[in-house]
Amino acid sequence: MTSLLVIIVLVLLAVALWQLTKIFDLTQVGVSSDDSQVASDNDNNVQGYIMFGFLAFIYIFTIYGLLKWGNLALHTPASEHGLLVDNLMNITWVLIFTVQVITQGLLYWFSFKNRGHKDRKALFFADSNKLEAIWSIIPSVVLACLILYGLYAWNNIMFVDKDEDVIEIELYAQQFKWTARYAGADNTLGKANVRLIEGVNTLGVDMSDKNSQDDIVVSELHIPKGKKVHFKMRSQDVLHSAYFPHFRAQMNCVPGMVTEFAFVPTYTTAEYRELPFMVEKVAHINKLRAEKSVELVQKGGTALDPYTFDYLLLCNKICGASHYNMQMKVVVDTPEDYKKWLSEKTTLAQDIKAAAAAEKPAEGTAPATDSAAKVIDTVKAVVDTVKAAVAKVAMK
Ligand SMILES: [Cu+2]
Repeated sequence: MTSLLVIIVLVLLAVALWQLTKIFDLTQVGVSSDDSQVASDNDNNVQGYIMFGFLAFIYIFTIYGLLKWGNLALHTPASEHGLLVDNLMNITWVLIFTVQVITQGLLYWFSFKNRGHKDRKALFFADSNKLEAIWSIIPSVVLACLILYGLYAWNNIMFVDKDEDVIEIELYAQQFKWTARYAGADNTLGKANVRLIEGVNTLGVDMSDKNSQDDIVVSELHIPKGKKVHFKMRSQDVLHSAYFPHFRAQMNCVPGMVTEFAFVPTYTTAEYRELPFMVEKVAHINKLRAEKSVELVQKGGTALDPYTFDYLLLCNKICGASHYNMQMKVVVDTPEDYKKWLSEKTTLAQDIKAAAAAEKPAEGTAPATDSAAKVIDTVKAVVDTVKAAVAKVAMK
């Protein structure tokens, strides 16, 4: 508190001093001809060169950033449409870079070339139709091409033919986890409603719907390589966003509606781990982890586990305190492994049955809680006897 008061006093003193100098300046009007507020040719030259310096800073920092952090960007896409998305992204980058380099260069060059000079006067003109046409038409054409290509890519990615053989999977988002539901043998997801959430039926699947009977609910997503997977997203609480960075896929999960996205994985997890860039990346991460582990062990902590690559499904909407940790492991299997994995899973109907059976005590065996209940009954009986005895004594 004292330091705050000292700061306030110092600020007020500075303001008072500044006001005093202003008053002093006013008393000097007409006495001296101080023109220090007007830029001299020397000032203008200095400003011009500083501008060039800033331009150089922008260019050098951009190049430095690209060299230093360029390798952190996502590499080879792991889905069929990923190449299209990356292509669109690269074209956009090239355009932005070219336009940025030219416009920034011109901006600073003209600022320098036409820097202030006491003999030079600014030219004023209200408008130029030719100039207006040039700077309106060129960006419009470039943007229209970019948007058209984007629309073409988007439609290509989002189109799922009704007759196409796809795997239907539901992704269910909630604060802060993902759950997946497979459509089962009929490849049709049963209906679901948030009001039907109960016990093990955490997704509110409508078990009266015949399509729900073979649905399988899991917490780790397995998908087969080379097969189109059609995801249907739902959210239980707030806006989430299903983001598969390696597959270049992202779609918002909105409470109260079903959104969708489909893609074809092109590398199994094992294959993606073997890609040279990934081998290099993982080796680099593990080198950093090993260095950190030495430090941790010296401080009495435990060493870090080595990192292995896995595809991830992340949430890309800030949906609450633990949003950063809302993720699900995604495994791309060979079609055979995928089939085997799925066949080992129990259906939700079976899970619900098992949960109901576990609730009912099996005949002939006393549940573990019985002994505790017996002890409580005995204690109650003793207390009652004592109470009755005390009452009798009191009556006498
Ligand atoms: Cu989220």
